[in-house]
Amino acid sequence: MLLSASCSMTTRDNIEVVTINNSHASAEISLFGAHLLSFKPKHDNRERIWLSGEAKLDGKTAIRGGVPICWPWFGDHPLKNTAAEYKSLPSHGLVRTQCWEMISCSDTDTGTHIVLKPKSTQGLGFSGKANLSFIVEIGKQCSLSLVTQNIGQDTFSYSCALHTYFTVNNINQCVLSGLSGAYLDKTQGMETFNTPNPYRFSGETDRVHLCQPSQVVIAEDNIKTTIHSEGHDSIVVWNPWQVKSVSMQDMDDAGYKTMLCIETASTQGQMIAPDKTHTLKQVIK
Ligand code: TA6
Repeated sequence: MLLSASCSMTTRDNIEVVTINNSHASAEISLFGAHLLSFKPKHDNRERIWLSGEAKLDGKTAIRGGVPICWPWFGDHPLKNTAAEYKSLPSHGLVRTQCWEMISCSDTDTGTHIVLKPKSTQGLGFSGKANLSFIVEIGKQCSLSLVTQNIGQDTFSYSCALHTYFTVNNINQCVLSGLSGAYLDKTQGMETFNTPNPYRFSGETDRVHLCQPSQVVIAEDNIKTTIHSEGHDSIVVWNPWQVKSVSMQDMDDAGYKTMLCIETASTQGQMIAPDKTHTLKQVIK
């Protein structure tokens, strides 16, 4: 694949990383998992993406941090505990531990445009016939589009998420805005609660908000990270906090203090008819 002038390819540990540097921003994408590792706009030179200092870049283990692509299921496979054959299925689907192929790479006035595709969209746990592509546009903003096309004869249902880890200075200072209504709390057996206002963080947070805001903002004093979403039926908010951070080998013990996952997601079961397409999009500003 011919790289555009704004791109170069490097190897880090055991993964290939595309480094993008244009007049608007710099960024890094691992071909393993089509996993965005960094996005830094040049107007403020502030890194938006959090990557664990303990992340394994061995080309086998899901990378801790960045933007994991969850597809064609989110979280544990829905049948994981009902059938022995599904017990060993990985969380968050089949494609975040695949090596993706770069299909196109071009420079435009608004930035660098890259399209990636996984080697396969087939596997135990998903019976659909799908074309999947991931479109990344690195400009003043970072636009991520996960496009699923049904190329089979039968309608299929799937779920997906752009599981973005955002970097923050201090989670205790963060205020989240843009969410409202009911959320399912994974720390409380998926019981339903109401979105707090103001939305602050003081402990493990693992919530599926059932609203579809076009914009969510992480504010910390005068620093704001704006997250625009399309094609979602929910927004997932996750911070593992201290005990979980210590328990995860690929997470710095104090990593929870400087990260917050805001995930543009379709978690409630997205149906796609033959020949139809669904796009899940997150734009980071
Ligand atoms: O998105 C939140 C979540 O589903 C949490 O429950 C936690 O499991 C997190 O994803 C990380 O999942 P992972 O498989 O990457 O360790």
